[in-house]
Amino acid sequence: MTNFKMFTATLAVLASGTLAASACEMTLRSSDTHPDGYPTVEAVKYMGEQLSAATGDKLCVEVFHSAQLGEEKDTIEQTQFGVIDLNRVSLGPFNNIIEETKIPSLPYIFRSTEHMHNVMDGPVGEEILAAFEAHDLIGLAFYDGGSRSFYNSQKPINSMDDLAGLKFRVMQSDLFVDMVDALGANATPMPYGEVYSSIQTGAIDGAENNWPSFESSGHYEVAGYYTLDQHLIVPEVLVMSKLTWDKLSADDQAAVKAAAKASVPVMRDMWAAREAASEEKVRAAGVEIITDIDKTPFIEAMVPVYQKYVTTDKLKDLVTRIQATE
Ligand code: GTR
Repeated sequence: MTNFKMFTATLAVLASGTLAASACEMTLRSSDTHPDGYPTVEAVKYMGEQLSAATGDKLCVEVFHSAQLGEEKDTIEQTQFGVIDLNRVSLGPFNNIIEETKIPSLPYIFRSTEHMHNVMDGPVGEEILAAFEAHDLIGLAFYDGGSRSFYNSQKPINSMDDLAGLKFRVMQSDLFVDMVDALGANATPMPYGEVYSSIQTGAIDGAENNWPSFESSGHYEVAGYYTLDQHLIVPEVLVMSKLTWDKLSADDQAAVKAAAKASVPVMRDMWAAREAASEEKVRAAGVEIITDIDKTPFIEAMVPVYQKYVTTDKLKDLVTRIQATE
């Protein structure tokens, strides 16, 4: 689609959706690739309720879930242009645009979800949120994205050697292409919405994601082997278009930030519950889950990836500070 056609399509969806929330002075339209009920979608709805309450119904949020406004890479662009007001996206699709976002997207940079929380809730997280502004976006809050692991339709992956020759979809980020290459497999960047049919038709052998996405996308129906190598713990982010932000009063801007921050602990609880429920569903469907995997060779294989992407003093400093965080 050309940008013009894409924007026109988005505007048509947005126009059809605004009636429901027309009591508000300003309805902020928010995009999410996930279906209704998914923790990220529910977190932004919660954020909207907080915001409406704080502003006496002046500001409302309407969430367009299920990629109604498009795939992540396109919706990011539309948020930069102010066609979409709010967007909940993985940090991955920002990697090629905002260099700071590459650091928390590095494979095995976080030792655990708790480590990720400690980093993203602190000064490093604030610095990364601040980096969005130079790209016409306002970073509001980070959400959980679990840990991502490989799944495929061909065979159980018990070691790095088993990855050789397999073709995996990755998010549209050069970093993830290099990550998969360094592991000895082949990478194809593609939008999330194309993954199911691409596995089904054999265009790719698999992809990588967390439990809730593996389950809610239905990918587990076409990829029967899931290996918990947990190569990525990529935070997700809620951003606002700077064009929309600039239209708000200082008080309303503060209310937006506060509502976004308030949604974080709520999201984390919903995430933990959904992870467990998704795992149960996937296991019940008979997917073979490989948990006993030595991650050391995977971690060692990432040295050239770090060398390629952690290039400036600023980025090196971010890595050092993340590694030094408890
Ligand atoms: C999910 C993430 C989405 C999207 C998707 C993907 O885990 O929540 O924002 O990035 O992965 O792989 O494209």
